[in-house]
Amino acid sequence: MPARCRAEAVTPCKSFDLAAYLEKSASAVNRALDAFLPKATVKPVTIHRAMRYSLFAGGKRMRPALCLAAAEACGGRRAEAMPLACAVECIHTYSLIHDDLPAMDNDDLRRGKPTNHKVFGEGIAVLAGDALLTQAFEIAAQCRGWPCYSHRDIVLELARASGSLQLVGGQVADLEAEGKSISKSQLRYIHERKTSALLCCSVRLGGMSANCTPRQLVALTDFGYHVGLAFQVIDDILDVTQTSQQLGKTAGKDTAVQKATYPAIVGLDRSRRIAAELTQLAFEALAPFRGRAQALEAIAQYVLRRDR
Ligand code: GRG
Repeated sequence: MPARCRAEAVTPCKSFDLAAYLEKSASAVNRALDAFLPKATVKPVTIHRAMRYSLFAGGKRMRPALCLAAAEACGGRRAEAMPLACAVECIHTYSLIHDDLPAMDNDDLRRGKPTNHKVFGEGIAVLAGDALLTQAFEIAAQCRGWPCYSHRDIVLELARASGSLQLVGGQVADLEAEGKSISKSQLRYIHERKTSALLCCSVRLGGMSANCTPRQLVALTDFGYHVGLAFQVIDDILDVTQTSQQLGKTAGKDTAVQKATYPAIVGLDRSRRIAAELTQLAFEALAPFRGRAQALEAIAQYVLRRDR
């Protein structure tokens, strides 16, 4: 199918109110995170304040929303998926805190606020990231466990997505590619790891919390992989088309540090077509759900059309 038709084929159920869905899911996730994390008054207060500062700074909560939506698509209950949704958000926030450090991207702005190390200093920011990563596993361990998916499966899933073969590995490849000219397949390698792995893990964990069938897990993996790649292509596009105020983080940073991105390698128009094609593949992956994955469809469309 030509790229244009593929883009037009992205038409999920129009009656689904995604804004209301995302708001409800973000509120529920925020309440759960607040309950899971040590209060800001617990000693040593600096670390708990620093963890909470970045966690509640106003992220879009896309990974938890994907986790909860995947659980629902498989007939599961939101409450059972919640510890896993919170765990992925803790890992995501840790990665952002560390990514912003002077030793990495050296950024001043994140989620519309000064970055963690700007407020608390570098040492505390490193520790806040470390503590959030550890907190993720503490929270995930509090899930119920399911007949087909034990606590061991859940821990393995989270550890593999965030370790040196995926999230951390992607960040290493990204750092090493700065200032170099790389191929599209090398860029895909980076995106699969630094972005798609955790998004895919979020979707898979949602399915696992609903004790999903092996066929459903394969479909969710396919969906999460493609949505994750589309998410990063759009992120690259937004970096050159939006302002820092719109993004809540420094815009134009990729160009400034000569980061390899889709717009830099194939241009903006081709990047938009690639994102639409990836979203279409994500949609197609949901076929086995026969219309019962409306929230996942709507989130995929939002990922493609988002402006921040
Ligand atoms: C330091 C181990 C380590 C890893 C860092 C996540 C990451 C790897 C780096 C952040 C830079 C970046 C652009 C990563 C790709 C993932 C991504 C697009 C993050 C931003 O996610 P959003 O837009 O952020 O969901 P919010 O703030 O809305 O949660």
